[in-house]
Amino acid sequence: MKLSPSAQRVQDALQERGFAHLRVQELAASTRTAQEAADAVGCTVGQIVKSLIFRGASSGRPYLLLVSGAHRVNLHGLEAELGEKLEKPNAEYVRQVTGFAIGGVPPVGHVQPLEALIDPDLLQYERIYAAAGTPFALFGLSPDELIGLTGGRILQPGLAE
Ligand code: 5CA
Repeated sequence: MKLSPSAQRVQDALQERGFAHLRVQELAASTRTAQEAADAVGCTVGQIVKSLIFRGASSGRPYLLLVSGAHRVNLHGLEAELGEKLEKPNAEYVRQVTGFAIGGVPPVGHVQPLEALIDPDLLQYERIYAAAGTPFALFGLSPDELIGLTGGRILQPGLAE
């Protein structure tokens, strides 16, 4: 099946990084929220990788937080870890730095390189699922593949819970 242009961009990014075996799937059901994505693939919400963008208040840098669907970011803890205050950007900023609209932001394939930080809770699962460019697209991968694909740093426990 031919992928939509945004989902195809994610498939191309996977290929460019040597992860062509990971396949983007476009589903009939919505994957816009972590719960919807979990229902669509029949996994637990914890196995869904949320790709969240925060902006460093002093540096102006975007950070990509890859967080289990069952978790929220501990903003104060993360600020202490990163050494700067964080802002929750608006949808337009998210699109500007990732190239994708909220609900489909993937962990790879962004318009600029983003520093990725990974929720350690994701490592417990054999298979996890991340957004793939649209609110109807996902791809399945292992936690090790998420680390390899994004070059992400694993967060200390307690920064997403
Ligand atoms: N496709 C699903 C599962 S992977 C997905 O993308 N989920 S998500 O959690 O990664 O993306 C939704 C997130 O976007 C929300 O958790 C929230 O942090 C953010 N968000 C939602 N609405 C807005 C908004 N109006 N402005 C900025 N951020 C938003």
